[in-house]
Amino acid sequence: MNAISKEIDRSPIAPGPDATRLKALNDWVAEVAVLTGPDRIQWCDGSDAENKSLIDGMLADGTLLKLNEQTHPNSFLHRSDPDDVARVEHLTFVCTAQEDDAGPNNHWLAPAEAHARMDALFKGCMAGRTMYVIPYCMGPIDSPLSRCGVEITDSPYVVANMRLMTRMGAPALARIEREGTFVKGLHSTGELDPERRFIMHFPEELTIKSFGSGYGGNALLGKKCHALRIASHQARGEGWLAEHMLILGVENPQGETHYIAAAFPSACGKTNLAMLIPPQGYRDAGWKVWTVGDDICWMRPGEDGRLYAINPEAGFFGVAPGTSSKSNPNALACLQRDAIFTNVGVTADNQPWWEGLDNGQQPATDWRGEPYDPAKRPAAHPNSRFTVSAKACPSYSPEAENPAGVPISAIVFGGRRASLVPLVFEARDWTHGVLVGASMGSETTAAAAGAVGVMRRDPMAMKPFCGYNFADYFAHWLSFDTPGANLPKVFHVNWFRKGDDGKFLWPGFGDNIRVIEWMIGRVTGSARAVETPIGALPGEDDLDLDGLELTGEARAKLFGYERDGWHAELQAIGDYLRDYGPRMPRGLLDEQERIVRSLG
Ligand code: OXD
Ligand code: MN
Repeated sequence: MNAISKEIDRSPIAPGPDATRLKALNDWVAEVAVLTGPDRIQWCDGSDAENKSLIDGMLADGTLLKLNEQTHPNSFLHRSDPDDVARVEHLTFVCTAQEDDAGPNNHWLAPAEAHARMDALFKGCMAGRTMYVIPYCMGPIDSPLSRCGVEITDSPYVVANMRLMTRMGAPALARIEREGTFVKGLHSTGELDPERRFIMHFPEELTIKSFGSGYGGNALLGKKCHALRIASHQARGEGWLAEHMLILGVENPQGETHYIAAAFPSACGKTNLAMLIPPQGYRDAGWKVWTVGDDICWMRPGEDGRLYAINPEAGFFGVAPGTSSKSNPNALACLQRDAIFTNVGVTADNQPWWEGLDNGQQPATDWRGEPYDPAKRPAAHPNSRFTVSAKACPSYSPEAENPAGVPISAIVFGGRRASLVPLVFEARDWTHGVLVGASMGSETTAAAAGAVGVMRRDPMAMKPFCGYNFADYFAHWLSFDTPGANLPKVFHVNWFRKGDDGKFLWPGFGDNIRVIEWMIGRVTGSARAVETPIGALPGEDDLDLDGLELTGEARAKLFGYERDGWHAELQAIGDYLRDYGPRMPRGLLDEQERIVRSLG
C-alpha cells in the first residue's frame, strides 16, 4: 500500500512502490491528488487481500452490513443515501467542443466550462479520505476488442463493485502500461448532495468526471460512462459499435450455437433474457441458453464480414425486484454467495429480500433500514441492485472469455409497449433494421430518476448512453452495410403487450425461447413468415406455442398488425427523426417514407 502524507499535496507525488512506470498515469494521479487533497493514495491491485481489507473497513464504518453467513456466505448489504438510488439523466452531460456533436439527445456544456465547474467541486473533496486508483480492463484482458481505463475514486464501495464488474488491478495495469492509453475517470461521492451532483463526459479527451453520487450507473465509471458513452464515441471513429445490449448464445438440439445481441431499455428484462432457462419440453429436446453478457456489447466486423461481439463487463449489476425462481433461477443461483446487494430489504435473520422473491421468507427491515411497513414503502427500492461476478452464473458461456468475441447471428430491439407493437417482427434488411432500432419506444422505468411508465423514444435503448449526436450514430450504424458484409438479421420484440384488462398477453421469461427459436429459423432459412409493411411477422402456426394457453385476443394482438395504428406510429417516427435536422441520414428518412407509402 502506498500511504502518502498531506505534504504531498503541495509537491508532485513521487511514484510509490506500487505506482506505475507509465508517466502519463503517474502525472494524472499526482494532478488529481493535488486537486482533491486525499489523506492517502491506494493503488488497487485487485487482490483478495486488498478486497478483504476494504470490506473489513466498510463493515467497521457501516458502509456495508454483513448478511447471513450461513445462507449467503461473503455477501453484503449497502444502503445508499435515499436521494441517490438511480442514474440522473438530467445531470449527465456530454461535453464536446461543438454542441452539435453531442446532439439534441444529450445535455451539453463547453468542455472548458464543464472542467471548471467540476474542478471546483473536486477541490479538496478527498480531505480525510483515501483516494483509490483502479486500473481496469473492459473486456477479456487479452482481447484486441477490449479497452482500458483508470478510475480514481474516494469510495471503497466503488472499488469493491468495480472488482466484480471489470477485470481490475494488476493485469489491467500491465496492459495499460503496454498500450500507453487509457480512459481517465475521476469520481468522488462528495457530500451526496443532489444539488452538487454532475456526471460529465469529455469523449474527445477520453475523460469522465463524476461528482456527488455513489450509485452504480453514476459511479462505477467503467460501466455506462466508459463502456457506453465514451466507447460509443470512440467506436464511431474506429469502425465498431458500443451498445446497450445483452449477448446470449442459443444452442439448438443439433448442437449449433447462435449468438444474439439484444437491446432493451434499463430494467426491461435484459438480465432475465440473458440467463433464460427454456421450458421443460425445450430442455428435453436439447435446447440450452448460454449467457455472454447482460447489459453491454461491443461489436466489430471480423474478416468474414460477420459482427463479432464481446461483453466488456465481468459481472452483473442487476435489478433485484422481480428476480425469482420463475423469472430468473440462474440469477438466484449467482446470488447465493460473494454478492453485494444495494438497497434491498432484509429478513429477521439477515437474508436479502425483495418484492417478487418467492422463497417463502418475509422482510423485517426495508431498504432504508426501518421496520418493514408495506403501507409506507416497499421492502426493496424498485431500482435496488445486486452485484456479482459473471463467473458465478450457471449459464455463463465459456465463449464469454474468448478474445475473438462471438459471431452475432441476430440483433434484437425491444421496449415496453402496452399497445400496437406485436410480439415479434423481422426487419426487411439492414437499413430497415436500423430504422427499427432508431424508432424504438419504451415506457420509462425506475432505473433513472423521474416519472415511471411514460412512453418515450429510446433509440437502440441508447437514449441515456449515446456519447454523440444520434443522427451521426444512425449514420454510423448504416455504414456497416458494405459489400462483403455478412450482417446479422434484425428483429423487434415486445414482451410487454397488454390486453384490454391491462394484463400482459405473453407469458415471457423462459417462454421467450419460442420467439428465439423462430428468429434462429429465420436466420437459417427454415422458418416461415408473413410479409407486412412493418416487416415479416410469424403466423400463429409458425411459432411453437405448445402448452401455452393464449386467448383469441392474445393471439390477435401478439401476431397481428394494425394498419391505422402503424400509420400514425410511422408518422410520429418521421417527426422524431426530422427533429434532428439536416444531420439525419437521408437513407433513414427514405426508409421511413418507403414504409409510410407501403402502408397506403
Ligand atoms: C443499468 C441501467 O444499470 O441501464 O444497466 O441503468
Ligand atoms: Mn443497462
